Amino acid sequence: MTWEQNGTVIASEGGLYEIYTDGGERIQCKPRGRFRHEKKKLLVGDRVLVSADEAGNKWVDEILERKNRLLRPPMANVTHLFLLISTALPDPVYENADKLIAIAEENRIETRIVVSKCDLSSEKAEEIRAVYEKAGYPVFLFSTAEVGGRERLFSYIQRDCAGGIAAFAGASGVGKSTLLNSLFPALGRETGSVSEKIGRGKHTTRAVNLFPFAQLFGEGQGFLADTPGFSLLDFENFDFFGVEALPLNFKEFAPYLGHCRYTKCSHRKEEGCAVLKALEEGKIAPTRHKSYCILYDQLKNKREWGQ
Ligand SMILES: Nc1nc2c(ncn2[C@@H]2O[C@H](COP(=O)(O)OP(=O)(O)O)[C@@H](O)[C@H]2O)c(=O)[nH]1
Ligand SMILES: [Mg+2]
Ligand SMILES: [Zn+2]
Repeated sequence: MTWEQNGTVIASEGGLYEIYTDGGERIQCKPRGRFRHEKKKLLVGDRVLVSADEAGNKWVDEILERKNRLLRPPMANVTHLFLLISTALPDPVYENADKLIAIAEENRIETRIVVSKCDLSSEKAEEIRAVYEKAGYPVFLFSTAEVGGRERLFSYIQRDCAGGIAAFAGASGVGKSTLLNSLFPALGRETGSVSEKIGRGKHTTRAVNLFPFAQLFGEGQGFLADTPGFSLLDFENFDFFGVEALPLNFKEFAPYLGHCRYTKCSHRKEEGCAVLKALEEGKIAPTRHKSYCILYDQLKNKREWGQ
């Protein structure tokens, strides 16, 4: 062995992996043959140990412990999720946003909300902002019509996500590609209306790539995940936590859990429920509680019908 280094998998293609070493070098590696026998599959985002042999071949020797793992898109170790919710076109669907946030919480991913297309409705923008600030999430307002939002996000990502992996998510058409192009013009993403995309075949998915902060910001540690064409954290992961974990994944419920009259309180309609009391007192946003009830039913039904 001539050298050994730690790095991060930033792309994969045809059994070959591109690793960005902690020293800031890009190298192409193959996984050791034993990975196949052990049924271990490398994921973009994986932290790995790589080495070069005397013949100059570069190998991934080990996958370091994963913080989390997402099914679709397949990737590991996402630390920050920027969830876009547009004021209109499409209108916000709170239960979908809250489902994604709950999945992120379960996977120990920090969520930040970006209210997009603020130029279309400032009232809606304030409504969305109020809901998520009350829940304790940082909220950013963005519109292509105003440059300040771009500047604030740019420096926030560089600082907030240092050393991690940031990803953008949101429904089709909310403006993910537009925002990312505005932040990082070099990425050159395709944007367009939903109907245009359907015309082009919007179901074609592309592999995930990570862009090092050094490339995006000129300095710093960390990565931005490029997940075009589909929303991050496909809902499949949702099946993996049971209904008992749901209240824990609505983080603003935390101060009230354990204070209900009944230990098995579902926080939907029980007498003496501390969560419902907080809702009545305006400490929890009604849309968040409504999403909770919808998700509760979905998870409960799944359970009862047996997998
Ligand atoms: N009015 C307005 N339209 C926007 C804004 N951002 C994006 N759009 C438009 O919304 C459409 C969808 O944007 P796109 O970035 O492709 O959405 P994606 O599917 O989330 O990647 C495009 O026609 C954009 O021009 C914005 O801030 N304001
Ligand atoms: Mg897009
Ligand atoms: Zn309760």
